[in-house]
Amino acid sequence: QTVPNPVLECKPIIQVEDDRTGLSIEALKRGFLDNLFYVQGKFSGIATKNDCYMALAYTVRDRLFKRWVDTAETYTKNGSRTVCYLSAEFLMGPHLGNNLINLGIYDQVKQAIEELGLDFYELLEQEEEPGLGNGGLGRLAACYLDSMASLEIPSLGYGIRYEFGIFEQKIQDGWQVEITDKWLRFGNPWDVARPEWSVEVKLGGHTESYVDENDRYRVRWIPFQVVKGIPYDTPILGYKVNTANTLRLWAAEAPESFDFEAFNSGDYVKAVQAKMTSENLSKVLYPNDNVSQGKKLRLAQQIFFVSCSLQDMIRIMKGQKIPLEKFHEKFVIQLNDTHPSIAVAELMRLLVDEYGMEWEQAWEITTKAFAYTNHTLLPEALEKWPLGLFGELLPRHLQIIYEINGRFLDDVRIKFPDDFDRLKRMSLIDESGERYIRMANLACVGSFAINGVAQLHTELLQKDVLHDFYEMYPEKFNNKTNGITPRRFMVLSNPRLCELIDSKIGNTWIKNLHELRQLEAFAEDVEFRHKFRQIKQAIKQDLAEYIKAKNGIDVDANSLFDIQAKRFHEYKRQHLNALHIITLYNRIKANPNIDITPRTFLFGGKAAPGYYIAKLTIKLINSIGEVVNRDPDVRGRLKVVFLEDYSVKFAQRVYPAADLSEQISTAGKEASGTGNMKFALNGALTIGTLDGANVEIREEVGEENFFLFGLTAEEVYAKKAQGYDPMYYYNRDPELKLAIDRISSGFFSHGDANLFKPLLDTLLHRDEYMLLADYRSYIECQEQVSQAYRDVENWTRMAILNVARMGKFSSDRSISDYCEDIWQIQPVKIELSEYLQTDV
Ligand code: T68
Repeated sequence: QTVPNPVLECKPIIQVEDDRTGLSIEALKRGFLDNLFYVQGKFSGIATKNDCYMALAYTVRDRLFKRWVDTAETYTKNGSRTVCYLSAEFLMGPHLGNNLINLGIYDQVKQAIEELGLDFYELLEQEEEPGLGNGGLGRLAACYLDSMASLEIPSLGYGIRYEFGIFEQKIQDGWQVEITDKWLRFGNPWDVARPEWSVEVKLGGHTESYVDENDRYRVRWIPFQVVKGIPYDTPILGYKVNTANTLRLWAAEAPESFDFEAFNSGDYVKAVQAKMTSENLSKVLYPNDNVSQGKKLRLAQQIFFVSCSLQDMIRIMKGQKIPLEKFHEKFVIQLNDTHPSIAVAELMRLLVDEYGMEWEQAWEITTKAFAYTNHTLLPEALEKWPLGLFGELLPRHLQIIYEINGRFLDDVRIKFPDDFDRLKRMSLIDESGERYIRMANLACVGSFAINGVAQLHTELLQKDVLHDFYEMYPEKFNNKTNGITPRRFMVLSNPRLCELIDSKIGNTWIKNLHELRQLEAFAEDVEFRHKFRQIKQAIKQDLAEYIKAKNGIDVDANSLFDIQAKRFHEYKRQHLNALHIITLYNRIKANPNIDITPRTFLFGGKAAPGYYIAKLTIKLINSIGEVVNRDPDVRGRLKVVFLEDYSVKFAQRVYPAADLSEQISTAGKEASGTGNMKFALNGALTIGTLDGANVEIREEVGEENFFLFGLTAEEVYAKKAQGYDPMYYYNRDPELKLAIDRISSGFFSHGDANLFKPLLDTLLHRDEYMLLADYRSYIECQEQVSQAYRDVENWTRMAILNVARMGKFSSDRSISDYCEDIWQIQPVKIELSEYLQTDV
């Protein structure tokens, strides 16, 4: 008896074609079925949703590999100058939909999948997103990769392939609970391991000096441990161009020779333990945004991916036969905050110790290769490493930093004679108490360009956090206001609005977002406004259904959708938003027949697991929701919903559904913000402070189309200098007092008057972020919002003008500016070669 052989049985429908990557509906269907069969090894009867997703992903991947290979070949042949974007985080979001858009095959693929009887959106939804970032900083890196590819700029993204990305958030009894993010559980169809390009990274141990054969003094590093980095490459397609750049993420492994001694002495378990220690390096993303934790493992992660990446660049140069002296001509390295700034010392080490270059020449090359982007003014986010910890892990780098510092301080002395305080402030070593290495200072000294991420932020950097460096090197400083990619945050996430826009102005705005200005004229067109409104309404309805299914809460799609979606942090002031909700609720309780504009308050975002006050704020919002949502006096006019597990994938549903975007950080604290841009581009109006990029958004959309409130950054500083007392406001504003008292009495916590005490204590006794000072202005501004929303036509007009005037905030504009002012790099066109014909 013969066993049925599925391969043989199916043979009649599996033929080898010349071209296995056709784009016709038939070719796409065939590709999908082939991949289901050959990659997943399933027949359609037992294929799971995930099998189908994988088959589709591979079908799309097959169709972009040619671009990827041809791009790499072109860059290699031309020895093209290349931007290396070094970032500890890349928050890419799902790849499938984006690749379909950028390849320009979205509609064909959708049709092919539907003809196969499958739900296309369900397959898109199936993708487990790589959550390899915390928030804005990681997402910015992802938008920039998209724009670099779309502008045909040769570039490599370098980072870490964390096995566990940002935790998954569950809400239990109103509290955030963290679940590990096993994103690789079902495999990742988008990256390709390149073990042949593995490199080794040294850690720990000690250094020895020696004299080489040319009588030169040299240093040798004898490490305690060596870790292997394996690169995993993901293609990054440009939008409707042939360019496909690479995101190269490093995974840590033990080298083959790991702990020989232990193995030989028969201590198998100890040897395996060493292997585990190595693999820990790329195990997990640190889940903090805007704070530095100072953990040794984090520093190890940083040197790990930085060293791997620099060694990889040197390998590329060797392959292209470019001499190492031209490193800064071949590469420009952008440091995404200080997380990769150890690269300054590591490149010096590689050039001097490993390649025998003289210090002066190595320093010249290094300081022409690096540029540094700062993303924060918060003191707790500035990275500094205890000197002991640093020296234990990186003994050679410590020596190199001392050498850099000695020479640098000589320069400072010459420019500012006898200014000893300045020397102390600018030193790479903080010696005011326990000694620390200051990474921002290292980044400033080692880079030829330093930029902030919004105009106000850059000004404040120059005035405050990096003032000494600004005085030392004014020519290095420049602003690069952040941007967002319209491909993911409009084309992919808001197809209905795109269709309407395309019908009026065509679709070239996707590549040149300034063209949206042409929509200004349609703000006066009744029919256009009507359609615009219908679309917003339909999207809100979709989100309402999603909320009903997930949270079991009925929300009214006719109410004003008031959304704050971002990481939880005191400076972002989600609790100010909460005070507004309580205020409205209190007004209803005092007068149940009060005429108020119905609102749905939506919150989304994660709190760092160790950030107690942020977690308590999540609990507070959920507690308010519990009371408000069921109080019959409210009659459904207010709803409060916490959207669990906010992610890029989820954000794409949320931005298009917003009427009002909450951008309410204390002025001077949010470096830029990018969610603010995503909301406005999708037709939400902003209520916001003069902080970060809000300032520029307001400038662009017009002050009459923006709800402004609160103290300015200058007023915040002035008030603090005068001795700010939050109790002053508490005692003088009865509505504020009542809102706070309702929380402290236990009204929202089943009578537990202690639950929110830590949160209220910070507000009443310190109020670092000046909620109480801004409360009244915020409430009054929200009243204007409520009034404005009732004038349906005018609200729509304002929303359209917001969309029309967001051109500046395309990440294409940001990247063009980086190219011109910092990187000195031009586009390289990719021509696709003919397919190789293989004889079958
Ligand atoms: C954000 N920073 C800024 N940091 O807060 C935001 N920090 O204003 C800005 O728009 C955005 O960067 C892009 O420029 C962050 O997101 C972090 O996530 C982070 C992560 C680790 C350590 C410190």
